[in-house]
Amino acid sequence: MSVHLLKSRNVVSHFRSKLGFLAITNQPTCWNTNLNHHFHTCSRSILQNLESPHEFLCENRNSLCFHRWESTMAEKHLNVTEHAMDYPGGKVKFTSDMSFIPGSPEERIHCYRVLDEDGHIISSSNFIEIGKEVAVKMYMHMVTLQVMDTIFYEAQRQGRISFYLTCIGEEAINIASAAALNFEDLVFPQYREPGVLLWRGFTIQEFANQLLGNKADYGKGKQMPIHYGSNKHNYVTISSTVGTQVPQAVGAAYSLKMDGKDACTITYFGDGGSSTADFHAGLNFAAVMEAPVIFFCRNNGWAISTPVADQFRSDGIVSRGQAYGIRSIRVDGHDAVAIYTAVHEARQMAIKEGAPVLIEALTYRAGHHSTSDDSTRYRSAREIEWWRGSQDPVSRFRKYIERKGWWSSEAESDLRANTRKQIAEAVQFAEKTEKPPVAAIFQDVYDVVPSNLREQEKLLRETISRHSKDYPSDVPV
Ligand SMILES: Cc1ncc(C[n+]2csc(CCOP(=O)(O)OP(=O)(O)O)c2C)c(N)n1
Ligand SMILES: [Mg+2]
Repeated sequence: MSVHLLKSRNVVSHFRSKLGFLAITNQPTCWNTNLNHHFHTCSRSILQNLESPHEFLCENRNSLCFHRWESTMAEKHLNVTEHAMDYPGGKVKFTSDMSFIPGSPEERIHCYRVLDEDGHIISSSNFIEIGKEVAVKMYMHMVTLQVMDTIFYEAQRQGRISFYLTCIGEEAINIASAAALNFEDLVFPQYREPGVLLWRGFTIQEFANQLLGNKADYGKGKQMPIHYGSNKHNYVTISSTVGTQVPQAVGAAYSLKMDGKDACTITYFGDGGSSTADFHAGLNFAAVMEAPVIFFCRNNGWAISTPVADQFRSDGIVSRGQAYGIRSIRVDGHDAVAIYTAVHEARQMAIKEGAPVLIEALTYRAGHHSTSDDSTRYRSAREIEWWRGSQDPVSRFRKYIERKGWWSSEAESDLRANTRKQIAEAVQFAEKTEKPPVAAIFQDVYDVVPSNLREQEKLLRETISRHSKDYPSDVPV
């Protein structure tokens, strides 16, 4: 391989001196499809055509993987006009008008919406019809998510769970986006998207086991509550470190594309996630490498107590897509039909065209950041109530399916009562289930436990035996 690369480099530098030919070394598709065959084919035909380079370059754009890069010098020589010139990256027109591009557009980018606040379809909307079965399932999952949030939050307040975080106001984002994906699409979540896992079949008992950190939890209690993950459901385990999932999703998407899979990845993050360096690196990498990834930003106005106005001055997150060369859409995060349609289309584009898509869902974090936060310290209770009331995405979707005759008040009360019972029982069962043994803290990360961890385990065991009365009695030593 290295010999081949060396030879290829020599060929390229030869072309450079002849043609000012810069692009070929930087085209990813040229390298990643079938490097040996493709490059030899390219270089052989170039050699045969050195006599008439311009005709050759024009006729063979695709086989040479030319997308944006063109020969700077050669094109300049042949095409330059008074008003435009080919710079590396493409042709640019000149202007005699000395003006700066404004930092923000005069009008903010519009937000795609299908259902109005009363659940009516806005006339002339362009959307995908959701059939009865899927729509009812979506609604039932949104309600389940709401009830889970109520009961698990209460359980934390009662001291039964150490930490919790709700997704109040973001139920449509969770469920409608999940419904528009395929099961094989790999999910890289932040932490406010448990509904995606719920939609994929993670059971209420599995959620409760993770929250209680018992021995049935797949992480065996190593993670904080709400850091769910499941191989079985193609849902990558949540990391506390905000933003890290973004470049991971890009790398995984690129690998799906290389393997020719009919699948994409989706990564969720908040407005705060978009303020990390990982977000920018991830978007740029995905655009250049043409990775089939959906970037789903939940812009809910807050990163804990930091409002968006203190995070960025751009028109939200959607405006940044174009800067990176990524197709983007802004969508109403409280409208399940609009979210479903946008994600469905984004998935098609990502896979068929092998390219990333950015979705910014506008919403509001209607709960506290987590159980460690009191958001009334930095925003008014009235503001929170307004969002919780008139903008509730669950009741908006309910009105829509009720009007279609697919849902009733009786179905509603049965669902809520059954779900409450099921969740309360799952918490009790998870509480009674034994905790993982102390040894589990040190297992399942490394294939062979390294010496520093063996040393730590020894120290931990010595400490427990010295202070056994202070050590929780329900954790097997
Ligand atoms: C790299 C990093 N910086 C800071 C934190 C602390 N932190 C945890 S959550 C959070 C807010 C993230 O806000 P956002 O992405 O908007 O998500 P939201 O909570 O609003 O859903 C911060 C700053 C962290 N976990 N990781
Ligand atoms: Mg936020």
